[in-house]
Amino acid sequence: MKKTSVLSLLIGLTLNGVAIADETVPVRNGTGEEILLQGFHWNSSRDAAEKWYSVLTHTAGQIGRDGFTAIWMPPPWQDRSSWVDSRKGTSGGGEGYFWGSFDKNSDYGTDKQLQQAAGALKGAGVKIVYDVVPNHMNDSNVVESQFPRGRKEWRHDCAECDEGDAFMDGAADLNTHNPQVFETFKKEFINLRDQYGATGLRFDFVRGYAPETVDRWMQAFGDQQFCVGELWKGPREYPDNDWRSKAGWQDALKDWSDRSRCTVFDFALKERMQNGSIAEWRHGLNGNPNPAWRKIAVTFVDNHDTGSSPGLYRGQRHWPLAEALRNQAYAYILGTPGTPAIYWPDMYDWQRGDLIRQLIAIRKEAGIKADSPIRFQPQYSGLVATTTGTRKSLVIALDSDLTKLPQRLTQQALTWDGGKIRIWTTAPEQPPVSVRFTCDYASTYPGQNVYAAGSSLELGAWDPGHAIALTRNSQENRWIGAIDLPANQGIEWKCIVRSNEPSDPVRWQPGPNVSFISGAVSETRGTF
Ligand code: 7SA
Ligand code: CA
Repeated sequence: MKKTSVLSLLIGLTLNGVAIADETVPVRNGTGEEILLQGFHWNSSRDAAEKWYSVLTHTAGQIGRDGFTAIWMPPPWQDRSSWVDSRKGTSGGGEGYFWGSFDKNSDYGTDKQLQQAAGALKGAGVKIVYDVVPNHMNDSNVVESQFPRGRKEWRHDCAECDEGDAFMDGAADLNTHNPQVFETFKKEFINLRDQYGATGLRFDFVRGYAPETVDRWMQAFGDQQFCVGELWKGPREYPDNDWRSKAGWQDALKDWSDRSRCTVFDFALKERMQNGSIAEWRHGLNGNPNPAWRKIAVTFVDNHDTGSSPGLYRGQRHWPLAEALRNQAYAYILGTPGTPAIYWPDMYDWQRGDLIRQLIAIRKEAGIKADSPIRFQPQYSGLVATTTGTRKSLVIALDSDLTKLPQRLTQQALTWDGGKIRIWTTAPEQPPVSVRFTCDYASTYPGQNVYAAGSSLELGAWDPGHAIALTRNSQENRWIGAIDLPANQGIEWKCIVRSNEPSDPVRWQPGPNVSFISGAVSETRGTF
């Protein structure tokens, strides 16, 4: 039996409906160091001044120089729809998501202009990732030869044949599991690869069909090519009897990625950016302690659905991030693991380009990858984290009270918005080791606690206010705690006693600092 068929057998295996992740087949995240530009916004197909594809042709060089390695193109299929959404008071059509045929002459430009744009972008070293919409199509003027009626190729011919959710009332859904439907899209994806320069695909509305179907399409399109799925579905949208209704945003995303072997837009991070404090941005998929979870994340601040767009109605604005957080959000996604995706208007319409350009350069110089390690310092306010690339470590501080710096943080790479955004670069850290800290014979009054204060960032850089609290061990007045430190670093530290009262004097362990090399020892002890 061929190796791959054994693999596909393995991948097909599931345990009580949850796929057994087969880590041997890598997730399709390109080189693992991609920087994606969303190459359109909601009104790009309506730009009367100049056709969008020709805008892309003459911006291609700039896009390459700005450091983007890939561009997410709008759906290339002809969309002649026109609709009014009276409930939301908006209207539209032509954006490609209600397409009628694979004809490339669309509101974004002609077939020829698309070829020119694809050529210019490839020439600028930018990979082309087309947005594709296999879940549904405009059912009013369907070309009979494409998806004939009455052969269970449409959801309403056979509702139980649909492998996922319906788009709206399901009148326009196709049954992607149907062999003819599967083949039709497979041929078109290969056509996009061979005639229109596609080296990757963005799968729209993946809640509407099976991830395994996406994996089969990718095996035909190019098993190592980049793919990303748009799974925008919160836990509350799953039926009560579906395990995902009781899991987190990250869990459903990881399950979909395991079954499709594609990356996913990090809606777990988006949800935290929308509803959590900056400190809670660490709970995105890209901040997960497990690199297998970080590497599947395509992080973003906003896209053509969630954000504003220049022009008609200012776009859709389903879930826009507040203006005051946008710069910090771009610093976060470009300074942390995952594959960052930058929204076109933030780069080229709304004068955020200078910041983003610098952030991309810092990321690339450090060699940050999708699965790079990241460690957070929750003892500071805002968000402080260290991401380690192949060439450098980046320390980022967003809206943080980090002021006393450890000696090694001398290279400040960026400060922005009056210090709300600060980034330092240092030599790449070794993977962290856990060291057990013990403080003995500390006497404390009610309200006081014992802390480890020391030279490195993890120990508060000698700032008592950001030292690490230890836990009282019931017997013989001992305080202990395990702290992760980068290996092979010379560390100096002391036990301190303090309360949270600023007026209350800090009591320091007497005598010389305790010093050790992290990793050479796995425990260290101070005494009063
Ligand atoms: O509300 C935002 C969030 O708030 C948070 O607090 C919540 C979140 O859960 C919550 O925690 O997010 C919710 O809302 C999102 C936005 O609706 C949902 C998300 O699941 C939900 O959790 O996201 C869904 O909608 C997005 C727009 C989709 C997501 O995949 C999907 O999950 N994005 C992609 C999909 C499409 C469709 O291909 C595109 O939609 C997006 O650009 C793309 O990125 O005969 C057919 C027919 C009939 O069936 C209809 O009854 C009839 O009305 C036609 C007519 N439908 C028209 C629609 O009414 C009209 O709105 C259709 C032809 O055109 C329009 O549809 C547009 C759509 O509005 C637009 O966003 C579509 C097609 O042109 O193109 C775009
Ligand atoms: Ca469907």
